[in-house]
Amino acid sequence: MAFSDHPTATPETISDLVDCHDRMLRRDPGEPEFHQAVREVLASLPPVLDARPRLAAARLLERIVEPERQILFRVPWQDDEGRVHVNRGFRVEFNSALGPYKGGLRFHPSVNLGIVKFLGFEQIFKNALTGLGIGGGKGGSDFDPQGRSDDEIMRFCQSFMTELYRHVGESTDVPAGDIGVGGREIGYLFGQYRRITNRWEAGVLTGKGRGWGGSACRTEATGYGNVMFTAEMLRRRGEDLDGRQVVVSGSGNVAIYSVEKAQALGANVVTVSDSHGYVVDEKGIDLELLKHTKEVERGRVADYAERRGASARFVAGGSVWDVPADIALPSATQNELDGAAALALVRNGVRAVSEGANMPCTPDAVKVFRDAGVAFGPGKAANAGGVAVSALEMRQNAGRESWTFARAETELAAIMKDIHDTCYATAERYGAPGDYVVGANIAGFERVADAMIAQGLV
Ligand code: NDP
Ligand code: 2IT
Repeated sequence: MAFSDHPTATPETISDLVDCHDRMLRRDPGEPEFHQAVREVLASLPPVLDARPRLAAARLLERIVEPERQILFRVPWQDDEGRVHVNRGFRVEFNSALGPYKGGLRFHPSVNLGIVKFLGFEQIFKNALTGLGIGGGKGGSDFDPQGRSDDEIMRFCQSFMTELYRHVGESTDVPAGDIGVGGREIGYLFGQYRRITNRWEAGVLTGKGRGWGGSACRTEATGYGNVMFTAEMLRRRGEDLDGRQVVVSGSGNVAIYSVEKAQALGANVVTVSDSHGYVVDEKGIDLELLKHTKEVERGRVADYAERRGASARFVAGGSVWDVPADIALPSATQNELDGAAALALVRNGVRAVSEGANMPCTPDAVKVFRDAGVAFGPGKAANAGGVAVSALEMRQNAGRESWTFARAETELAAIMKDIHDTCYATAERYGAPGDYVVGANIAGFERVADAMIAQGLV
């Protein structure tokens, strides 16, 4: 990354950025996703580093890219045939300057330390943007839940928590869900935590069931929040979602509730996808059928297409981004939308792209959108609704309260508007009007940096 490309950066700032970047590459080789996430944040910082020399004096960059603590552990478990499996568990406690470490757990065969570090690093700034008191962390395992029975999932979760319990706590580190971890897994993890510790400590995990400490609207929050963020970006341009054609990737938690909110705002959502391919549904996605197929039957999008009839077709493999759309909401996984896909979207007239997933757009793709003047919502701002309602769940747990759906959704909407406005105003203040990447990175960084400086060299 040529930080020196930045038009205004001083030589001192450029040299600090290059040092930090090169040191990371030397110390943490083989973690390309982590490098990508760090590089993007560093590239946004020259204006704020130039304006605030104290940040350089405090060696803040070096400190912020180094996790406070990284935990790796063995997770042994037995499948239904009695065979023993050994997976690897991770929890990266990245930064607690603003509050207890907070961030999801991902169960997916692609999980490794670099992936968890990229997610944990993003989480620091995302959580800062919510304005709530939460630090950044992430965890998970290379366990593959696909095709596993309910009993196997439970045994795995119990084994995972049998180590994790000693590192978490409502004032220490508060995990939640991510890819492969939803309400069922949070239930098994919570049950094991409660059994081992003999404590009803509701605030140790978020995404719990409504009947036992979960918040209304947490299931919906990430997808709803991303669509709310998109609506705010469009509003700035005098546009809205009504009558717009939307493509969504993924068909999990974030995707499903993005479809639901986009439809509620009058959009026509025509796609969902999974790792096998995508569905185009000319009449618009049938939300009830999608929910039943994914949430009840735990099926594939191909099953949805088969049942839906003539309006829907399943395309094995291929790129969902070839489907023409006004708005694209990538909601599956990192680097799922590359430069070529971005060009296809732009050629087809896309107006806004907002990241429901974490880092779904490659740096090349982001550049294509920037150059084309497409409204682009970066994940750490656009998908912050999930962790924001998680923090509201912690607040309800601490006060032994349970809010209505309407109250939780109203608070979510206010937080998403505030994140949008903060990113917009920050980008403008630092000479990059309309650039939500710069706005999100600087606004998140400043809040964490100020707290770290105030709390001294720890
Ligand atoms: P789910 O497990 O519910 O769904 C994940 C979806 O993405 C599935 O459709 C899955 O397809 C697809 N997917 C996952 N990995 C890949 C891959 N390597 N290639 C192609 N498709 C893939 O996860 P979520 O909906 O919770 O998470 C989706 C994204 O949103 C992630 O990036 C996550 O970090 C991010 N996010 C989630 C939040 C939350 O609250 N849950 C909050 C903020 C961000 P398949 O079933 O075939 O694997
Ligand atoms: O990436 C994310 O923000 C999440 N997976 C949600 C984290 C949380 O603690 O709710």
